Amino acid sequence: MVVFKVSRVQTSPFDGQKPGTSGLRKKVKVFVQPNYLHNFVQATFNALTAEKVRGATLVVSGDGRYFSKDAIQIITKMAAANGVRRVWVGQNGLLSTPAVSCVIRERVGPDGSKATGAFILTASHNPGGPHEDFGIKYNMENGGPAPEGITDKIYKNTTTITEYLIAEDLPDVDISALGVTNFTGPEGPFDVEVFDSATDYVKLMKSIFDFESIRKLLTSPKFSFCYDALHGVAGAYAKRIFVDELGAQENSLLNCVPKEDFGGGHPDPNLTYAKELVARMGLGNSETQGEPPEFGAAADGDADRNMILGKRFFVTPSDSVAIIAANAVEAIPYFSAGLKGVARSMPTSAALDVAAKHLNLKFFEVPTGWKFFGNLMDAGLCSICGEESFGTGSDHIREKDGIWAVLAWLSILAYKNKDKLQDKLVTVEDIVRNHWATYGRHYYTRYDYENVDAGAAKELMAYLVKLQSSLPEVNKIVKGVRSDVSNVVNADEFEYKDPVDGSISSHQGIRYLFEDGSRLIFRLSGTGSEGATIRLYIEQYEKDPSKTGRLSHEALAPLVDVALKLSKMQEYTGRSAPTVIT
Ligand code: VG1
Ligand code: CO
Repeated sequence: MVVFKVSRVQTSPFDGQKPGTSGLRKKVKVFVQPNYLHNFVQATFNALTAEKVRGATLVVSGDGRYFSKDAIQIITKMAAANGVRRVWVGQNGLLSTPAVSCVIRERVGPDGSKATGAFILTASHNPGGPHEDFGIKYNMENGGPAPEGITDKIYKNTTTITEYLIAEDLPDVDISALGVTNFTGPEGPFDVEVFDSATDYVKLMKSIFDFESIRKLLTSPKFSFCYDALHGVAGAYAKRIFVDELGAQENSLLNCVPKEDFGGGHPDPNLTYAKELVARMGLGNSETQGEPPEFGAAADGDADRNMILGKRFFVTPSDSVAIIAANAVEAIPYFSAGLKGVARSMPTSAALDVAAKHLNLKFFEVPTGWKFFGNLMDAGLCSICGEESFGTGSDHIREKDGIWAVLAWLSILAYKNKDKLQDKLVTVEDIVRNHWATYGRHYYTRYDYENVDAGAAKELMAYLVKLQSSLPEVNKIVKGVRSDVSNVVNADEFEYKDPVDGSISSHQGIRYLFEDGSRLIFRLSGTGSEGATIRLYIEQYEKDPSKTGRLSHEALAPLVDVALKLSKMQEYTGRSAPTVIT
């Protein structure tokens, strides 16, 4: 058996190791600098209480992007040196973000051990490869992202760090082969276990959904299906779940081989980046070959996001979470006893609010980022939640879950078509249009201005905050642009008080709220790795069922006009158009 030594290595702080909306994300060339990753990992160990580190079981894996394999070896050696008892690694270092959350909560090791946390190696929807992004975040014992209290401590530690611990002579572990490797250090045994990336997750999904009814749908000649993993880690689950378990055709999987650089693409499931799927579904400008499938979905790099499409039809993520919530009790066995409550992030449309009111459910509005949902779920206050950014999930884990969302939609489709599969299919589009007819429609769009000069972005935000002090001034501008838009009745910066632990998160986005329920929201992204990204969220509520069928961009045109002029977007950023519209 190999006996390793612990070295203390002198180091000094790097600027800018502040975790953002979801961990630390930087260009690979930043992460590969000597000591850069080491500092962040040690700062994290130092921010955790001793019992979460010494003798603990830690999960270390991610979406398989470039630099992950090296990072896994480094973190393993540092874990050994910091007194961790064992490290669990998904085969080839692959675990989707939801699967990590599942493994922390559900997996029991051969000796009865359970994990108390995880390093997730991903920059999620950001591109990968030697010239692109890498990322790392820490998840806690409940399976959710570290709360701000911990990420603040981690950041503080990175600014004062002087040394880190590492077992330099620990040999690299072969993470392609399943099995346990045993080592001995100064304080006793240390093990690395490589396990199958999908087993625990598949088991959890089977306990939530009625796989038999989904299988009936997927194998019916009336139905057709397509799933695009964009070469992210979802590919490691898609074949097992959709093909092996549920009987989908193998050719219904697109880009399902995980790649270190996501095949050179942008692993972000939206209408801009999921080009192949969008074309196959008969959307966009591209020519479609043959009849599009009835259902299509895509995932991001770490498989926590989802995009849901029907034949020639796009489901906005804000509608998706509302529709799942409205149908969950009937269509998904896990929820059959009822929902505890629902929640959305602030910029997500109020479609969920309306459904919650009709269904008499507790409702919460939290800041952007999944870490805020975890407390509500741990306290038994929330069953289903979602974000406008293609994130949907439930209290089965503490991360958003891309494949879960697809299974939720397939369950709803299976339920609506129960006993009727011989007749005309109830489609994705039918389900959405029926939802609008019942609850009204929230027209919604998001404009992203990526890689804007950081100084200019800050100035624009400061200007918008200053403008809020005078609503008459705001309304003068609004009316000057479009007299047919209603009045701004409230404007503020969103602040959240966590109802469970009372912690306060300020400056979570600038809001302009209109008399008719419309909203304009401005935020700076916290997941980029260079410059700044401005996000502009535009929403308008239409209750009249005869007006819910308009084209979204036409319905929203007046508000878009107002938003751009109100914020002086072009003046501040020099951009005449956004980088991405979703
Ligand atoms: C974005 C989204 C946010 C999401 C976050 C992480 O954050 O807006 O809703 O939770 O990404 O998603 P920001 O700060 O850039 O707006 V993932 O799939 O990239 O981990
Ligand atoms: Co993601």
